[in-house]
Amino acid sequence: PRNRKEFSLIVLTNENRILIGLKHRGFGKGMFNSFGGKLEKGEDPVVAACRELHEETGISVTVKHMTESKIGILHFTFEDDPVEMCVHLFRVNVSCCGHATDKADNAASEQILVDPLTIRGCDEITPEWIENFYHIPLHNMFADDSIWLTFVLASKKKVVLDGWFHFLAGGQEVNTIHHHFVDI
Ligand code: 6U4
Ligand code: NA
Ligand code: NA
Repeated sequence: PRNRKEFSLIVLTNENRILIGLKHRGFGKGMFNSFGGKLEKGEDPVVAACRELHEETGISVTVKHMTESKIGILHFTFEDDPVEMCVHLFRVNVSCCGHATDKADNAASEQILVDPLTIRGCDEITPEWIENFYHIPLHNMFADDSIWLTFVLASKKKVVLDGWFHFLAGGQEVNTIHHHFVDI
């Protein structure tokens, strides 16, 4: 539909750590968020996820791996804006070379090995590791993250999300219209 904009969003973890980004401009400026952005015209959500993750962190993930990392869709509507946001959601867990907590036996071909020293931001966003899921700055993130991100990180199994959130004017308060989160 005309009034819908599509995005990809990637939750990036390394075991019990999460990499989030402080936004310096654009939507969510001054707040922490996961990585991602708008789909280019005709672009596949998976390809956009790979592109945005690389632009914003320097981390490369193959299209195949990103395809397998899709965990759902979030929809956002706004009291003060007719444009609906449709966000394709991915969860990527990486292994950091040299990081003591990573299990050496997890050497499947699917593993994404990242050298933490190569992680870098861009003019738009500065990535930062949060060492423990309990320390995520939810007070300085979009209000819906408290609902779905905590569910994703708490789950030991693969999850599928379908979330609908409506932001009241001002953008501080969110109403959950509907969500269907399942562990599979
Ligand atoms: P430009 O500057 O045009 O290149 P771009 O990086 O393409 O921007 P941007 O920064 O507007 O797009 O993307 C916003 C990102 O924030 C997308 O990945 C979607 C995500 N996002 C939008 N609303 C969100 C929300 N309520 N909660 C959340 N992520 C949200 O966790
Ligand atoms: Na972005
Ligand atoms: Na972009």
